[in-house]
Amino acid sequence: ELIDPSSPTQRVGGYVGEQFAPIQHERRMYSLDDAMGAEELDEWLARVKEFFGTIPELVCELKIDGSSVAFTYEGGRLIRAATRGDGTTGEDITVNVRTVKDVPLRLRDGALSGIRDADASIELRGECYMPKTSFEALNAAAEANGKQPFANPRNAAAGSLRQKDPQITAHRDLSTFVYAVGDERKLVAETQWDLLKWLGEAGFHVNPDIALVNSVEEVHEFCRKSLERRDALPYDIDGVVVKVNSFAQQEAMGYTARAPRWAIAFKFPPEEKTTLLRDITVQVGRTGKLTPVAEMDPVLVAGSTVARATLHNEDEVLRKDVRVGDTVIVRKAGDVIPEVLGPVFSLRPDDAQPWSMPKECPSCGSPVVREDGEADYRCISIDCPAQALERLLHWASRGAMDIDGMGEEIVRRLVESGRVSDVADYYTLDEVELAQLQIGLGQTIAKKLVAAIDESRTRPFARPLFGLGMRHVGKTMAETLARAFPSMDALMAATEEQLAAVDGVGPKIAHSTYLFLRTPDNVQVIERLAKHGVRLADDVEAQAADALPQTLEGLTFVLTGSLTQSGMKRDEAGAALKARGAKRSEEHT
Ligand code: 0OW
Repeated sequence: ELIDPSSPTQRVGGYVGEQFAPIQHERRMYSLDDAMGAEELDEWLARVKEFFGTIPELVCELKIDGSSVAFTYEGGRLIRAATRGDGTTGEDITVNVRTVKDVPLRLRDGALSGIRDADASIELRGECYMPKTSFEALNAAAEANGKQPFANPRNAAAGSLRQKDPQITAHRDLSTFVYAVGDERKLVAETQWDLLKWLGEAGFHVNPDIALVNSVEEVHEFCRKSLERRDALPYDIDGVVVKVNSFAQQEAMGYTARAPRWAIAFKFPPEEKTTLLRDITVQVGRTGKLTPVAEMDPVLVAGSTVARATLHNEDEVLRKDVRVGDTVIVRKAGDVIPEVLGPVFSLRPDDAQPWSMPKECPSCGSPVVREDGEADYRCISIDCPAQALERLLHWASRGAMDIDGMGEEIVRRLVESGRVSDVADYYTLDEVELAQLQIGLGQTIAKKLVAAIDESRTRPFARPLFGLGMRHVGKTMAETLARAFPSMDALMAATEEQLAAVDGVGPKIAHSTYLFLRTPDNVQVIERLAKHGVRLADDVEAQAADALPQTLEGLTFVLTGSLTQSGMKRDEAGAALKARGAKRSEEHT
């Protein structure tokens, strides 16, 4: 009974009540309208000047790039802290906020004297932030432990405040700057400037970089100086907040649905830096897409180090005309994604050559294809190591060969063991060898897996056709092709014209299919599939024999709901309809 919840000993742990329970803010927590640059700042200043007939007293504050917090004190003690959330409902982070050292657990004696009876409640607003040095240290530790680092100090602060364990929050070195008081603010001051003074005297951490001005020039001067000092500050700022100083004048201007009319956030332009473009490498994605990547000398941009940036595709590289050896301008769009804006032409080396996409896949050496109308180049080799995992998963998936139990974890281990690199390898596995692969597959699982692989050898031809993952050949297109060419031999013998002549198959799909079936790597995999007993053909005779009268020819069906009365699953019903000549279209949800 002697424990005083406001005692410094009670900062960590304490009553872990409803962590993150929703909290309704008594007064909504507004956000700020942004001025992206000096012109928009001048537009706002002009609106204020027009409203009052002159430029009133304004307060300039740094815009701390942290996470907004509402603090509620009752009887001078911190009883609640909440995130801003959507402005109306936030999350209860009281227990975590109590661990933030510069948040007073109790107001200084006398702070409320003369303005509120002692047990009155007062709500404050502020920004909780993580100093840059703490952010760098936290990310270094995260990377050392193979954990995902935070993108920037703002995310790190928000993430630290939402930790389940307050002990973790306590070690994140968070800090705050308080800048506003709720409804009761008129009781403590008439202006923002005096309010900030009162907050400091009451024991809160108030940012020292503030200015009381009454001219446009002074506002611009404050913004310029703040931008200049940005890198030297121990915390991230993303701009300057300019507020009408007098509370009476603030009320006169009022609010929009989203933000006060009497305040504006002047956002700094994204920070740009220059560095050397050492190389342009090409990454092969899981679906074979080739992406050019800028490899640069590491450079500190907007609080974190940038050494690589995507260049999206060949057109982008040519449009920006960046060349290996260039000094390039880098920035972080939205403060997170590194972006190469372009070269500094005056620094271009004489021997810098225009870049173009390599003609072979850097991962497997197969030819790369850029289809007309497409921005991307793709490697179409079926056994390209970079695409191996994706192709192996697709082949085993439910809509394709439906190999029970062949999920991502097992496929990944098979690839890492080096034993499986393309879909034909599945059909060379036996359970003894699988169990010996030391990839954590016991005898039982190995046995079941081989049985599932065996069971998949005789799927209808449309399934392996879909499973091969040809561009533009999805489940339906595979069925269309399989109906027209009921075996792999027939399909491979077809000319591009014959393919294009099939109802529903256009020249583009005919071309990509024709090309795919003539790529040596693909032919080799298809031959090995056949050699290991995968039936790449439909038994047309058997089909003809049990072909049903095509009574539903020309009709299209959409199946919805669970079809319980029919005793069939949706896929079975779909097959039964198709077997009678019906078309099935995807559900229009
Ligand atoms: N991030 C800041 C900051 C500030 C409030 C008052 C009414 C609406 C905005 O440093 N110095 N002053 C205010 O004033 N807001 C700030 O941050 C806001 C909170 C929510 C969105 C912005 O981050």
